[in-house]
Amino acid sequence: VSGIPTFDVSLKDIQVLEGLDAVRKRPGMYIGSTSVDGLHHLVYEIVDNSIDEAMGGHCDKIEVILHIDGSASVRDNGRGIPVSIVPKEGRSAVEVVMTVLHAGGKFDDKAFAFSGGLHGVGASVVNALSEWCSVEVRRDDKVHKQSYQRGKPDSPLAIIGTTDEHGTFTTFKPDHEIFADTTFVFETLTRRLKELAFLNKGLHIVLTDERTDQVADLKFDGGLVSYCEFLAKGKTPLHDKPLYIFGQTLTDTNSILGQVEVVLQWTDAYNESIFSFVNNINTMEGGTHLTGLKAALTRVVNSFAESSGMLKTFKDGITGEDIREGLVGICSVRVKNPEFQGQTKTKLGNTEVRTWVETVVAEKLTDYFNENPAVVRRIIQKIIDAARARIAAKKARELTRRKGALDFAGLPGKLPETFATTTLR
Ligand code: 0RA
Repeated sequence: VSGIPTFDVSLKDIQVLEGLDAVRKRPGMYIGSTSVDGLHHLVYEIVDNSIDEAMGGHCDKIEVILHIDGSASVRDNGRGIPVSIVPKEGRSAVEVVMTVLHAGGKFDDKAFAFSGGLHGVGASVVNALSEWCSVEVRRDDKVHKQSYQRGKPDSPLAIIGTTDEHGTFTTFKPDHEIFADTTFVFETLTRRLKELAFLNKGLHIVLTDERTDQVADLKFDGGLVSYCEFLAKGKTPLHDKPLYIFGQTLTDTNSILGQVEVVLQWTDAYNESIFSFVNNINTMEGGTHLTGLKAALTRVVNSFAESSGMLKTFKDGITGEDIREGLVGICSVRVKNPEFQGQTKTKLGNTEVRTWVETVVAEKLTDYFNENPAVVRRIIQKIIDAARARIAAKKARELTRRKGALDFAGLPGKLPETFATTTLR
């Protein structure tokens, strides 16, 4: 393609790793499965790239479109995937991103790139598992386009027009040779995209289903606070607004090492509902970020409960579970090198995150409690009620068991004989 520079410093780190034939041979290795979950994962992989662009502050809108022919599109208004020729490769960066495994995240400054995607493998995997795919990049006043069949380019990246817009527009049709069912489910995609809209405050995500004319227009300027209010709907709050906590750690060159966002709302409910996320991924199995949050809660609440004098009439002690009864909360962290563990790889393992989250939350929670003494008393009263109920339930359980044991132990002989004797009499 003419007029395109042959060198771009932001691309110097691109690495060549593996061909896409490996992906088609063992798709489950890259997207988890080839069930409907895997199918929807294709959309999430493409959306994740746009989310990274949004987290870097380069993009504020992502559109997802489900087409009548079974294909799906993702459009963002970011900078656009670089189109310049990668020196070592002799082809455009777009082509490298779309055809080389793991190429997606190997360049750019990465200052904000807390790449999501549980499998983190990017657009090339989606391309490999699609009957056909096309990418349009708008940048440098031009529209650039390339299309692919089962991961193989039809031709080099071409300029197909001029534009004053910028962004990336990817369309793909999942391959029926790979997926038994290639029908996208609007509600499934809406659920995840809504979660992403909550987790990324102010980001506008629109899902349009051209098959049914349904639209989900998702934008939450309150971010996690909106998410918390959504989760607490129908419960009676013990304090007016959810408590919002933000903390971040920068390197000596001011790039972001980690970010933590926590929102907490105590309610009069009896269940605990705390959700945790790492780099926009729902950590269903929890991990060090959640442990840190819980440790801070237990420590700070215990300290305030102690000094409130409210425990004078209640000597049995409160537990972490008592403290979290009726609590609606979300803990979202962004870390550079997340280590996912557990059965479903949804448990954060990084040990340094625990103390970091605990410190940030403990400090902000202490400030909030100091500024809101009336709220603190209401929360502590609720916690004492929870502890009383817990102890009463335990006593009732023990009593039932002891009575049961006495009934048998109090009677002579073995149980069946006793019954027989009783019956005969
Ligand atoms: C690396 C560098 C630059 C943009 C992107 C990645 C990018 C990738 C995707 C994937 C989907 N949407 C995207 N938007 C942007 C830009 C580097 C520069 O312009 O200086």
